[in-house]
Amino acid sequence: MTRILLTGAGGGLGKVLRQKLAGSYELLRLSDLVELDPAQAGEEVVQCDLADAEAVMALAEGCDAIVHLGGMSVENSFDTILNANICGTYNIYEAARKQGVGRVLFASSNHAIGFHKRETRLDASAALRPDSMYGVSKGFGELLARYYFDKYGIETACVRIGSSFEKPRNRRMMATWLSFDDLTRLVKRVVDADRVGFAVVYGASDNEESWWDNSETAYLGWQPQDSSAQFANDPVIIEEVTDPTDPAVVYQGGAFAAAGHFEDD
Ligand code: NAI
Ligand code: 15L
Repeated sequence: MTRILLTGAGGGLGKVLRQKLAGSYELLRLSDLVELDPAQAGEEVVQCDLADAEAVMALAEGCDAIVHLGGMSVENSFDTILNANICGTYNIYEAARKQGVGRVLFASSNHAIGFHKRETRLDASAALRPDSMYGVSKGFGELLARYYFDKYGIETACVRIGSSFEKPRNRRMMATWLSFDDLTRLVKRVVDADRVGFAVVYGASDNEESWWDNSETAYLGWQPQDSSAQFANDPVIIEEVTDPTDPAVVYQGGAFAAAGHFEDD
C-alpha cells in the first residue's frame, strides 16, 4: 500500500492530510476540482471533476489505495450533490474496480445517521437515518462500498466523520469532534492494515460525551488519543445557549436535522 490517491485534496481535511501524510508513502496523488499547490517530492497533482468518469478512471491508475474525501461536504442542491457525491463516488469505485485498486477510505459523515437521537448509542450496524440530501448521498456511498466489497472484494472503511476541525465550534461538537491527529492516525491505520474488509467506523476523538461505539472495528487497531475536553472552557462552548427541545439539539445531526429542504430556500 504505497501509492495513494487523495481526492478533495484542496479542502479543509485534504490540506491537513497532504501535510501530515507527506513522506509516509511512495506516492501521494492529490486531486481536486480547485487548483492545488504545485507537487512536491513524492506528490502528483491532478485537477479534475469527480463527475468526469474518464478523468477519474485515469486518476486511479497505478494506485494501491484511495482516500476519497472529495465532494460537496454540506447540504446543497440535489444537482450538485448528485454530480459531486453520487456520480463522483460511483466513478471512484468503477475506477478502483477497473484499475485494480484494492482499498478505499470513504469519507462518509455523521449526517448519514443524523436523525438518531443523541441518547441513542450507535454502532456499526445502526440503521442509516440521513438528516439531509447530503446525508443521503453519504448513505449511497456506503452502500456502493458494501456492494463493491461483496461483489468485487474491494475493501472500504466508511468513516462516518463527526466534526473534524481545529477545535469544536459549538457544544454539539464536544461530542462529535475529531482531531486532525486522530484523523491522520485513522487514515494510516486504514491504509496500512493487513485487512480492512467492509468496515463502518465512527470518526470521533476520545471525547467525554460520546454517542458512538467502534467496538466492531477494533480489529483495525485505531484508538483515538485526543479529547475535546481541552476546549470545555472555550467561550464558544460556555456561552452557547441551547433549548433541549430544539431538533438541532435532539438529533445527532444538529442543524442539518433541523434545517428545511435546501431547494426551498
Ligand atoms: P471541504 O468542502 O473543505 O473539501 C471538499 C473538497 O472536495 C473541496 O476541496 C472541493 O473542491 C472538492 N470537490 C467538491 N466537488 C468536487 C467535484 N465535483 N470534483 C472534485 N472535487 C470536488 O470538506 P472537508 O471538510 O475537507 O471534508 C472532506 C470530506 O470529509 C468530505 O467528503 C466531507 O463530506 C467529509 N466530512 C467532513 C467532515 C468535517 O468535519 N470536516 C465531517 C463529515 C464528513
Ligand atoms: C459534515 O459532514 C460536514 O462536512 C462538516 O462541515 C460539518 O458540518 C460536520 O459534518 C458536522 O456535523 O459537524
